[in-house]
Amino acid sequence: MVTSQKKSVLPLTQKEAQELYYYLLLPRRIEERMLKLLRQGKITKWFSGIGQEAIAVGTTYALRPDDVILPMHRNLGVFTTRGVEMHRLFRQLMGKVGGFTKGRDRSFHFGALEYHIVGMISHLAAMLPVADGFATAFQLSGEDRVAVAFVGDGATSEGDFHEALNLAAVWKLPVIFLIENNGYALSTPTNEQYACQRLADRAIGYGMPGVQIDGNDILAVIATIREAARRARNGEGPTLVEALTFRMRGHEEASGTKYVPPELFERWKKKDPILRFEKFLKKNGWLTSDFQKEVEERISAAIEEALNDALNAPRPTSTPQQEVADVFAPSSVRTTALARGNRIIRYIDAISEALRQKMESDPKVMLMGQDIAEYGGVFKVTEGFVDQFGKARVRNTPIIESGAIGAGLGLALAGYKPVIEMQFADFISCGFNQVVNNLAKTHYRWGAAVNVTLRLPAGGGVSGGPFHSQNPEAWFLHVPGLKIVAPATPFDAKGLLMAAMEDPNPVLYFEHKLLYRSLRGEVPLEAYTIEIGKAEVKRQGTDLTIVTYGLGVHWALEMADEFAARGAAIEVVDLRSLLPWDKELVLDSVARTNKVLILHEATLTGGVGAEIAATIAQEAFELLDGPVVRVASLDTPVPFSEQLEKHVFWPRDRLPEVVEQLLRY
Ligand SMILES: Cc1ncc(C[n+]2csc(CCOP(=O)(O)OP(=O)(O)O)c2C)c(N)n1
Repeated sequence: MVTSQKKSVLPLTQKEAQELYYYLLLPRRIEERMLKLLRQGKITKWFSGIGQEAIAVGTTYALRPDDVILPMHRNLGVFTTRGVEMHRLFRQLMGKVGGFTKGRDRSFHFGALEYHIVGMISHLAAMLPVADGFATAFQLSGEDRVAVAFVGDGATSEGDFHEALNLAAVWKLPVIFLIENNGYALSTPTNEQYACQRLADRAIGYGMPGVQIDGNDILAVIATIREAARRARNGEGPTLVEALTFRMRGHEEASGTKYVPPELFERWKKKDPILRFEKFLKKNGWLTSDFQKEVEERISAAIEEALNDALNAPRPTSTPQQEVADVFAPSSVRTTALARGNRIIRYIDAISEALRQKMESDPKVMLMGQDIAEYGGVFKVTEGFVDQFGKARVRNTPIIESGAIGAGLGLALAGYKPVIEMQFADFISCGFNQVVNNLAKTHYRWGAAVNVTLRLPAGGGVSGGPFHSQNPEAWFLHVPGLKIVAPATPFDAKGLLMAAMEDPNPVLYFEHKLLYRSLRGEVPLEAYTIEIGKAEVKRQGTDLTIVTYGLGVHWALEMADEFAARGAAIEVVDLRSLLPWDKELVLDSVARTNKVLILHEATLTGGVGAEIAATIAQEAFELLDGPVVRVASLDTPVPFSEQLEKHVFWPRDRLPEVVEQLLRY
């Protein structure tokens, strides 16, 4: 049902109304001060929310302090109304010591979990799925809390908006999506942004109520958000609210407003939310000049005090070591099992067992993915899990990669340990932004741990063709903040997955589809972890090191067997972890064999091998008795035909000749 709310009737006592006036005026006065500082060159950028304050202030006022809010770039009023300490806020806005990001990110790009606020990243709409994650956490824990995500009219065109609304409706999540429709997205007017009559109408398509309100009427905002929050707390699911307002200044202060017809400013000036609320107060006799003066003085004193502090605060300094160390949350996960045990199981069973045992021992672990519940996943890794753990913890998602990964971030920030299955590793491309910008950068930016595990069935040899066979690990190797593992044996598969689920950082877990049912190995029954970042010598040798991972380990072991018969001893180093990778062990092996070949199933150019080869060339040049050689798949998409894939694309057939040459070098 879509409704329009034009007039508001909200019972407010004099005390509440006067308190609300303070909240409404505070961000306006701060902004006016910030604009001055901008002109003086004391701050560098400002996205103004002048004229839109009723939405941020009213929404925050309507919620409980423990409800989570995900504001955007014009929502100073969220921070001030929540009572975020002003000294700290100003230090953050000026990039000074004592802000929320150690000078690592700007303006409102930070989370403050102690205030239940999670700030934005630049990529528009990326926080909407994160709100779903918080709401899922509240649903799982049974807390009657609500998540509210702000979004601009322009950002409603982004895919994440649609994925997040759909997921929230299907899962009946306690979340409110709040569109601030301020007429323009940078220079683009709404009629070039969407073709529906009202953005609130989109709610119908998702199966949730939509409400369009006058966003400059703070009482309408409060009434609407209270009702949406009541529904959410009551288990009735999400609401889409479209608050109509106007952007009274340029997109940001440097960009001007030439493209906006001047009469629009005139028209909206009359609808200013502060003027409107002052009228309401006056009508009730609550806006005496003494009171108004007292509020102005109180605000001015608070601003000047905090501002002086921030202006005099030092700029952050750091060291390269400190910056690199802060990319990851510290992990205490170490290798806990060295003996293999004597039980032989398949690679796929080792993965299932890790998930099952962790689900049994840790109620914070939950699974999400396409078809993973009753169906058990397309590879049946989670078969039977719904019966054992229930549908709340083993969740089918709609076909949304970005939405699911973003929700994973929200769950992790709320203390859960989500494990998200991509149906095939190839489809992670649809969730790329959430991985590289949201999961990866959060800890460095504002210090929150992000325990999210992405399970990625990867690799070829199954005639999957160009879109179901890729090894996309190198897409992510370049991204600080991610950990990447790729187990080659059942033992490593279990230990690394258990480590990933324990690690307070995002881990991409590449599991090889061809190995699922073709490979068996010894795996202890009990739970254990393998430290991420540690390689293993899978076979010792003295004449040549093959550094590899995943399916390459098995090709390398075949080479070692084949060449052993000819009297050459090949050492096989299985990286197991690709990010971080075990430089020490690799260099140690090269120091003993003096020859190295790097092998992988993924394509050659810009692959994992390039990074390792460069490091060896730089750090072990004098130990080498031959060139650092890379062998990898052809630089083509993965072909469908078995003959083409295995005998032309794959490097397996070319391998013996290259090994031979290097041994003879
Ligand atoms: C994914 C993405 N694309 C483009 C941009 C550049 N950009 C920043 S703000 C903006 C306009 C946003 O408009 P809207 O969502 O309506 O919010 P408003 O600025 O009007 O509050 C654009 C295009 C971006 N930040 N992220």
